[in-house]
Amino acid sequence: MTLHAAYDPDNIFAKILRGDMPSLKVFEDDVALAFMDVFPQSEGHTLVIPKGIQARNFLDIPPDYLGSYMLRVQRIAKAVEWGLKPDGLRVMQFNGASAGQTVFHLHFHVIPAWDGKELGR
Ligand code: DGP
Repeated sequence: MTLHAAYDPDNIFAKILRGDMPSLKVFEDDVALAFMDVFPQSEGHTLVIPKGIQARNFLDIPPDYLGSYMLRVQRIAKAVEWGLKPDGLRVMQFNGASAGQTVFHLHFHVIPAWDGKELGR
């Protein structure tokens, strides 16, 4: 499957954005929505998705949107760090099924890590 396939407006995260599927939201503004991952790799595993653009992956982000979206990703990472005081933090995302992507609406994972605790994935 090519990285440049068409965006499917019925993917799970699009449904969450439309309010057609429930989610545990922790942040929302006009640029991004952050919510808890339903299969958390650790306590506090949060997903940050863009609003208002149809992006399957990182390559699809319009340059003029990139900065504002990345600011939200960092804001969530800081909030998770402040709230949960982890020893480490993974901020990551996957592009394409071959790279491990399973939901094809762009998202960043923010995954806290603690010394001596294994991550789930
Ligand atoms: P990725 O492999 O990067 O595409 O990760 C997709 C993540 O989305 C995975 O960690 C599980 C999560 N996920 C899948 N379906 C749902 C859902 O319906 N709700 C929520 N909150 N998370 C979901």
